[in-house]
Amino acid sequence: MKPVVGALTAVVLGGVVVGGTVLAFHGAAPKPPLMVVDGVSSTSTGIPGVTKTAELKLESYPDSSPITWRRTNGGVGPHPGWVSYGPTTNIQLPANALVTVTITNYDGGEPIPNPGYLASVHGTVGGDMTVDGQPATSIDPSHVGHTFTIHNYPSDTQQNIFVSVPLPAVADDVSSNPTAAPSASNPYGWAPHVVTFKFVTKGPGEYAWNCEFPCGGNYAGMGEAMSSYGYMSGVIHVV
Ligand SMILES: [Cu+2]
Repeated sequence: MKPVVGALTAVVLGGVVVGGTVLAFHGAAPKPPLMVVDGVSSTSTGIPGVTKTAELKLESYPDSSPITWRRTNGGVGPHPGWVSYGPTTNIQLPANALVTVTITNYDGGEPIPNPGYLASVHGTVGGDMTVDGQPATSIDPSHVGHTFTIHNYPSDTQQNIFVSVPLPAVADDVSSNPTAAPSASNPYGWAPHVVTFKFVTKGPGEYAWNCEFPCGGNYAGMGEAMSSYGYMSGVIHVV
């Protein structure tokens, strides 16, 4: 199956122009299954107008082998070597909700372009995150695995959400010395980094999200996994 390569463009993140991807919804690529995250009514979010909470759990991988939906006929999908977010990148969240996000990153990394911006946290509640349980507002820009970045182009029909959080890279000496057999709860057997943060959804809309680290192949790292729906990019449907 041919990869779907989206047109490259640029998005402006807080005044910094970085590479971004335009999602391509070509028929050739299987659409990632929708993960519906239900909201729970809450009277104690402490944020005016925010009456629900929700929990979103994602993982990021150095390859696509843990992504079960992409497997057909016992195989591992068309691009098993491509970096990927899982379990899917097609996500539904409730509107006006305080969302707690947990991202477990198993992948290594390198220095990130635009380190002053993309190695820092933007748009979360409190402006921070936790990394392996410790509060943080940024990470070492020389060891970034991926970013989780939600953005949408300015629109008259939906409110703006912008969130960008860096994920620390797993060190090479950790990933080259797995301490456990791969399992469903840890597909690689080495210790990941776990990032948590909260953000608020607003009204209904469709929000593109992706990794802003050029971690794909071709086009200076912006092709292949970076520009293919379901690997390093996706959609958040706020309903
Ligand atoms: Cu990435």
